[in-house]
Amino acid sequence: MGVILEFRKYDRVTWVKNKQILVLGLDGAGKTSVLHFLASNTVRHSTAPTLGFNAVNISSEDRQMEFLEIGGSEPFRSYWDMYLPKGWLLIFVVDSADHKRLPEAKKYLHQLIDPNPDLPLVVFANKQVFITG
Ligand SMILES: Nc1nc2c(ncn2[C@@H]2O[C@H](COP(=O)(O)OP(=O)(O)OP(=O)(O)O)[C@@H](O)[C@H]2O)c(=O)[nH]1
Ligand SMILES: [Mg+2]
Repeated sequence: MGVILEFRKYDRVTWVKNKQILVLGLDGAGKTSVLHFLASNTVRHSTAPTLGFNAVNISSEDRQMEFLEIGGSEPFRSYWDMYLPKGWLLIFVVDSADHKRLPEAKKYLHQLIDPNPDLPLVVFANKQVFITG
């Protein structure tokens, strides 16, 4: 798993009914794994790439949160922009162990947030803890 690097505009974050939390990031960053952990509190040691969309609902006592992951490989990145207006929060997951691809991740992150400066953002630096077994 990882750590939260940036939590932008947290003072303005309010839960918005019928809007999703978008979970984006390059392929292999760990989006599905993070969602699986949030939903089940268990670690899954291998996951298949998300070929499209992966919707996950998590209920707490008084509310339901809907997360939407969009696959991070090239063909699916064109959908990221389209789905931004449907989200009230963006969680951008980065594979912090993959130093070579950090500039690519940064480029895509900026493409998403520069035109949407009011969108609350969490950057999640994943793969800080090595999963064994
Ligand atoms: N060591 C380690 N491996 C991880 C961690 N999180 C995910 N992985 C592994 O990284 C690989 C990719 O994880 P996914 O969760 O499928 O990545 P994704 O961002 O959903 O990828 P796409 O669906 O292709 O966009 C899998 O083999 C995971 O088991 C982590 O924190 N540490
Ligand atoms: Mg995935």
